[in-house]
This record gives sequence, C-alpha cells and structure tokens, in this order.
Amino acid sequence: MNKICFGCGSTLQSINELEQGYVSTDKINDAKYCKRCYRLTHYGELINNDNEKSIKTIIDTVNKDNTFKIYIVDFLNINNNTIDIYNKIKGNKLFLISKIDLISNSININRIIENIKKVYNIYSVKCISTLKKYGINNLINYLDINNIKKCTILGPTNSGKSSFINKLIELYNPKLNKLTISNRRNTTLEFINIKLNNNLTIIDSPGFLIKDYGLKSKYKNIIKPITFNMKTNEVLCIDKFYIKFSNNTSITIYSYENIYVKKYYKEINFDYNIDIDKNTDLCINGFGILSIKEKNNISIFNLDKELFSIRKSIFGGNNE
Ligand SMILES: Nc1nc2c(ncn2[C@@H]2O[C@H](COP(=O)(O)OP(=O)(O)OP(=O)(O)O)[C@@H](O)[C@H]2O)c(=O)[nH]1
Ligand SMILES: [Mg+2]
Repeated sequence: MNKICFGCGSTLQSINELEQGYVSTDKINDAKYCKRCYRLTHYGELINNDNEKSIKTIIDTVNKDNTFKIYIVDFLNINNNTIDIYNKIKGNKLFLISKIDLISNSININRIIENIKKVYNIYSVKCISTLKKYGINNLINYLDINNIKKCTILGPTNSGKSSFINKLIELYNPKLNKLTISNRRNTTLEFINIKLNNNLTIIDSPGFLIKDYGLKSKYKNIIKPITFNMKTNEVLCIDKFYIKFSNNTSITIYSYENIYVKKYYKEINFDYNIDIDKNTDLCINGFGILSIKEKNNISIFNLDKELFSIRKSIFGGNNE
C-alpha cells in the first residue's frame, strides 16, 4: 500500500526528486514525512515546484461528499473572492474567522461579525485564535452538540487550517503525527483524513490559491485601524499603491500596524478610476481593507484590479 506523508498528504515516492512526496530510497521505509515537509518544518525552506490544485478541483471534490464543512478565513481576507468560494461549497457549513489574536482590541469584532452576516447573508459565523487557544473549546462543543462526526476544513491558503487541526490533535490524540504548517502558500497539497477518535474525523485540504497582494511577512503583526481625513483631490500613498479622492472623506485602513501610509503631494498619472457609494469597503486580497466613508470617485495607481473587490462596509458606516 502507498504510504502518505503526514505533513502534506502526498504519496511518498523515491522515484523523482522533483515530484511531490519524494523521500530518498534509504529513508522511505521509515519515513513519515516527505523531504519537502521535512525541509519546510526544520529549515523554513521550500523545495519542489509543487502541483497546485485549482479552486474548481477542490470545490468539485468536496461537493461530492456530505461531511460538515468549516471554512476558515482570516479577517483581512474576508472579501467577495473568498465569499464567492464559500458560497459554492454545498451542504452544512460554518464560516470561521481565524487568527483573531492579530486583531487589535480597538476593533469591535462582535459588531463586525454581525455586519458580515448581514452584508454576505451568512447564517453561522464564529472566530478562533489557534495561537491563543481562543474559541477552540467553543468550536469543539459546537461539533459535539450538532453531532458532527466528520468535518472537512477548507479555506484560502495560509488561513490557518492545518494549525487549527494540529491544535485539535494536541487536545484529542497527541500521539498522532502533526500536519506541516508554514507561512508559505500551498503548504498542504492533498486532502488528509485525521481520525481524532471514534467519534470525530477531520479532513485537512489544500488551500484555495487566490491571487494575493504579497505583503512581506515582516509586516504581519497586529492589525490596527488607522484613519485619514482626505480632502478633494488629495492623494494617499499606502505601501506601494496610491489612491486619490474626488470628494472629502475619511478613510480607515485595516491592515498590519506598521504599513507605510502617508499623504502624497507629487503629480501621478493614475491607472484607472472607480465610483463608490457612501460607506464602501475596498478589499485588497492579502493586504486588508480600506473603509471609505463618503460617496466618491477614486483614482488608483499601482494596484492590480484583480486584487480588489468592493462591498458595503462591514464596519457599519461608523469607522472605528
Ligand atoms: N497569529 C496567528 N497565526 C496563525 C494562527 N494560526 C495559524 N497561523 C499562522 O498562519 C500561517 C499559515 O498556517 P497553516 O496552518 O499552514 O495554514 P493553512 O491554511 O493550512 O495553509 P495551506 O496548507 O497552504 O492551505 C503559519 O505561519 C501559522 O503559524 C493563529 O491563530 N494566529
Ligand atoms: Mg495546510
């Protein structure tokens, strides 16, 4: 029988070093992890050009089974792109906001959750921090009360799916092998069944690979809102992109605390313009959210159109 890498779910093989699941011939009999997972875990080093599973392949696969689904997304990546994927997943499911330890106390997460439910028409939303062990027991009770015996964990890459499952392994059955986790994209490569006990099996999955802004990981600490009051035709430089407003407005940026933001006074040839209504969020995949208060025509420079989507603000109109 083929052996599976406990870290990423690949079938272990000694034939091709460039293919996923590779372990050298002398190690394959005892190996629990492939060479890639070993290097990633111990040296933070990514080897192999891994096969990427398309969003459609993952959705089609999970829609064939009737397990309960938990869809994990971190706060800054809740946007039309990730919600579209969530909406394509059939059956009973829960929307789970991860890494809430990263959210500053000045953000009222409970109020935001209520607004997320309204804006996106989602019934069940919870939040967790695997790092700070927040919300884990609540979630275990939820699975218990709802008599859920098999549950697939889905979500964008890097949202913390495997970390969450490792926490469940620690709590339920610490002798089981841990999954590979990393801050790289596409860490888990295949679906992995983890039988925690006779009553509960969890399935890890490859993350949805959504085009990402690609913020440097050195920025990734606390998410703290910062507000600017902009006058007509004033320009704000945010990290590497620029945004100009046709009308006076306040803008609140929800991103990592030490992001570069400054008013900018030189001439710029903007790439494109968009009209937005009062209280609109401009969501940028992997970067965060710009919550804009007043109706505006905004001009944008150096931000790929594919990276953003707009929605009615989840901050309820009163920016924090
Ligand atoms: N601050 C914080 N970081 C977390 C938390 N959970 C996971 N992370 C970090 O998020 C990164 C991604 O974690 P993974 O568990 O590998 O994410 P994943 O969703 O399994 O990613 P893929 O396998 O690529 O789909 C790692 O650097 C984790 O340390 C959390 O609760 N808080
Ligand atoms: Mg994973």
